[in-house]
Amino acid sequence: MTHNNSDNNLYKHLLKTAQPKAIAFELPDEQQILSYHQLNHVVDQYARVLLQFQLPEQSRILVQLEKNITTIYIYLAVIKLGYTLIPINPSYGHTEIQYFIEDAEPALFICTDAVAKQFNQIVKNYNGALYTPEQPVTLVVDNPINIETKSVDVDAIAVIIYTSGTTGKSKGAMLTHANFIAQLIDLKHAWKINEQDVLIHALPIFHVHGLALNLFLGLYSGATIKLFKRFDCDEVVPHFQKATIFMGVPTMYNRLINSPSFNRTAVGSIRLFLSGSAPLSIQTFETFYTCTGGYEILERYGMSETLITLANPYEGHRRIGTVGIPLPSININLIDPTGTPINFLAGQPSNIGELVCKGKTVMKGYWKKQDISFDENGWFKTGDLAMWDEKGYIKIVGRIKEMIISGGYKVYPQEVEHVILSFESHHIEEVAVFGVPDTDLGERVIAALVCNATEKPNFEDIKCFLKGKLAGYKIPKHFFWINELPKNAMGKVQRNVLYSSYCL
Ligand code: MCA
Ligand code: AMP
Repeated sequence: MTHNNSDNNLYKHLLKTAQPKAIAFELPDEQQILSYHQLNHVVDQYARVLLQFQLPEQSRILVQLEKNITTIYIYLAVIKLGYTLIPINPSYGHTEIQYFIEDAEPALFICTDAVAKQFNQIVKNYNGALYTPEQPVTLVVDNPINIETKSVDVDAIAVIIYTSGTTGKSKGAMLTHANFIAQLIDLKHAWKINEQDVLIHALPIFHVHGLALNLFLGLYSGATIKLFKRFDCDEVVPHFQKATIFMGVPTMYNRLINSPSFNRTAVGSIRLFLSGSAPLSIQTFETFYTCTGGYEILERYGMSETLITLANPYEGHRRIGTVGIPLPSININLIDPTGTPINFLAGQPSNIGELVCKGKTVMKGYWKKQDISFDENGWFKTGDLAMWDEKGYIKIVGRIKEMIISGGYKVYPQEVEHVILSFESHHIEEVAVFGVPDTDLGERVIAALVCNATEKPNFEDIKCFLKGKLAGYKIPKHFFWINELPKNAMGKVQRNVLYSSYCL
């Protein structure tokens, strides 16, 4: 059932709690503050710019911009106008941009000047418009324009997040206005976020973590967001003195505990440290607890396709090494390889199964792709392996999907292998990309290469070749030669064998 109404629009929800004069953003780099009232007006000015393109309703708008307040205005203007926002990583290279344009077929691509200048060399067959917000729109406070929030259907797509998905190439997870609204209601309540809160924002804004949680949840709660371009311990930690919530990936916590000045005093007024996007090791949790004099990081779990689904309790007992229990809008199940549910039995840890979920925050589906990740009963299959612990909390214990998690970013081996093989193809015969443990990043990307020629290419040349084509985090940190790749009877590369021999 659809219901067309501007109250369905996520933007309305984002701005409904705050007092107009309350501070929406603090921008430490620019030493500026911005009230909710000003935020709405600048968003309207960007909305007016977008309207000049006269795009059809519900157009997809691909945005590849650096993290800053202007990018946030643009994101919000897109949503306010009922278009679909597709935010992508500004460090994506040519190969990646070409893919997103082809797959998303946006009506408008908003990018930096640098990308726009090379656009015709990078992208073939694009019929949409191009916009570069070189000159930030100046704030007109005296004579503001008001742009109506667009009415949308309950299940209209607000955002498409490209994610490695559970199999194959990057896919666009279609997230509806209703998905986000359900998530915001759950999390505001779970973590008791309100107008008094000040959130540190040091995450990228093109992923669910930095977008739906750190940004949308902050605004929806009427709180203040201290916006940083990136995470740098020395820059961010002093702001803990006047902030209440920090959201980070485990790598950020590793860096905090390794920073000599990080201690109980440095925690300042933070009341809640949240972690997600990658497994938080027990060691990181315990070291953080010790060096802060008793702060327990609250670990939660989610996916681009489902938003956040499980979390340790805010007030109850946080169980170390687990990702907690389902949020109110979500049902979860564990299933064995035959599809049979693995039930929780009080007092004993369960067998391991694939985590599946269903509920209000689960995406509508993948853009243009068959919904291969849903089973016949509509459960979304996460590709993560999990078990119930003896108290009924979920422990993530591994992955079925071949995905590496490096500093919270996801790397799909096949994508990197494909680009490596396009390097002077007569030189590199085979390649296998895999992840190995890393104390800072959790996992780091490694490549094993086969080349039988006597003169082998130089690893630095391969790295340079990859640099313009792939985002930096996907580029292997280490390469090595191997005579042949280990394969199973089906001819499939055994990454686990490579992993074991590399880690010995
Ligand atoms: C940067 N580099 C990396 C990574 N990040 N290499 C491997 N893994 C990484 N994660 C490389 C750059 O390409 C560059 O290489 C060099 O490191 C320095 O770059 P810089 O930007 O200075 O890196 P950094 O500041 O040290 O970044 C580390 C970081 C960052 C802060 C941990 O990776 C980060 O913000 N990660 C968060 C990812 C995230 O938000 N994931 C959420 C998705 P070179 O010098 O060679 O060019 S998951 C999600 O949304 C779900 C729903 C969930 O559950 O949350
Ligand atoms: P993404 O594809 O970027 O949305 O990332 C989703 C994936 O991140 C999940 O399928 C998990 O593999 C991983 N993930 C997120 N949170 C956690 C967590 N707390 N512990 C372990 N893995 C996590």
